[in-house]
Order: sequence, then C-alpha cells, then structure tokens
Amino acid sequence: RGSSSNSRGALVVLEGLDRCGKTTQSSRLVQYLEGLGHSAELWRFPDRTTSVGQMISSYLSNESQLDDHTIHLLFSANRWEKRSLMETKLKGGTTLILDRYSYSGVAFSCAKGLGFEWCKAPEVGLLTPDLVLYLDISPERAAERGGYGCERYEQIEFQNKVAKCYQLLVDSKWQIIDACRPMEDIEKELQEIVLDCVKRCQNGEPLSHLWS
Ligand code: 2DT
Repeated sequence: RGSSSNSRGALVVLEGLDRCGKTTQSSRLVQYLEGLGHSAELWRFPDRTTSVGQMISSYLSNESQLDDHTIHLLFSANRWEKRSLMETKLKGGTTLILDRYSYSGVAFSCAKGLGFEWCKAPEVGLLTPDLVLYLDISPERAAERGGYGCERYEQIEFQNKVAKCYQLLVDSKWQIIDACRPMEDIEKELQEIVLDCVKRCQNGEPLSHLWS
C-alpha cells in the first residue's frame, strides 16, 4: 500500500486522564485499521515488559519509592529504549497506535510540581506523533466509570492537576475529543480522524522530533 517512496506508517497517540477510555479505543483503532488491510500495532507506555518498565511498574503499584525526578527519567528512558524500533516500524509502513507517550510523562510529573521545561527536556529527540487524540473527560466523570483503582495517581485531586498540565501541551497536532459520549460515537469519530492521518503519512509526510 502507498505509492510514494517516502510512504510510512502513522504515529498516533491517545492521551487523557485515567479511565477516559484510551485503552479500549486504542485497541479498537488497531482492529479497524487491520480490517482495512493496513499494518498497525498497539503500543503502550509505560512498556512494563522491559527492565526499566518493571521498575516503573513496581513504583506505580506502590511497591517501591522513587524520587520524583528519578521516576520521571525512567519513564523517559522507557520511551528512548523503544525509539529505534518505533522508527523502523514506521518506515516499514506500520502504523503505531500509542496508549500514552511523552505528554503523559510531562503532565504527570508537572502535576507533582516539577518544572515544565525540566520535564520536557529528556523527551527532546523522540519522534513527534502525527496526531495526538486527547480524550477529554472530567476526573469526576472518569471516576464514575467503575472508580479509580489503587495505583499511585488514581485520585481526583491529582487528576485535576494533570488535566491542567495537559492543557499546556496542546499544539496543532492535537485533537480534543469529547470522551463523555457513548463509546461507539467516539470510536466512529476517531476512525475518521486516524484514517485521514494514515493516508497523509502514506503520501510521505516527513517524520519530525519533539518538541517541534
Ligand atoms: P496506565 O499504565 O494505567 O496507563 O498507568 N505516567 C505514564 C507517567 O507518570 N509518566 C509517563 O511517562 C507515562 C507514560 C500515567 C500509567 C500511569 O503512569 C503515568 C498513569
């Protein structure tokens, strides 16, 4: 598929507060694209399968304590360790749907009080997504969906701070999606936006690096 010599897969990121529906929608998007004959994979960050990812996982489940700066850099390292594979997949024509990326990295650490620019610095040089889909929902509404679990960040007050920090990151690659609607409506909207993006990338839209 795709005739241009620079044809590549799209890098699509889903972001939002806990329980906004990202994970469900990400996997549906992959199914949708595959159904149309596109090559697509679902990736999630943190990727808990690597050794860095295991340290992150143990921190998130409160089994270990780490300084805020330290865990921030581990989250970033967890993206850097996947960077070259990411580029290979995209150049090979596979579209990647990411459940969280650098935006989560900055928003969550910034919500703890770390400096915004400091938080962005270790992300510089990672691949820029072609599209960021922000599933917008209030923490209160999100919590109604079965309640937050017991992981470290799943509290309404903290989620409110995260939402404010996400707003500082909005740029032209972002689309804000009203995530309070029925799941099927959101799914349809996302399908249209993502398919459009996949086509642009097939036509040779160049890859760029954060933050630009
Ligand atoms: P889930 O695996 O349930 O999405 O929770 N986080 C994530 C950060 O603080 N920094 C990051 O860079 C990333 C990717 C968001 C993961 C939790 O970890 C937070 C929620």
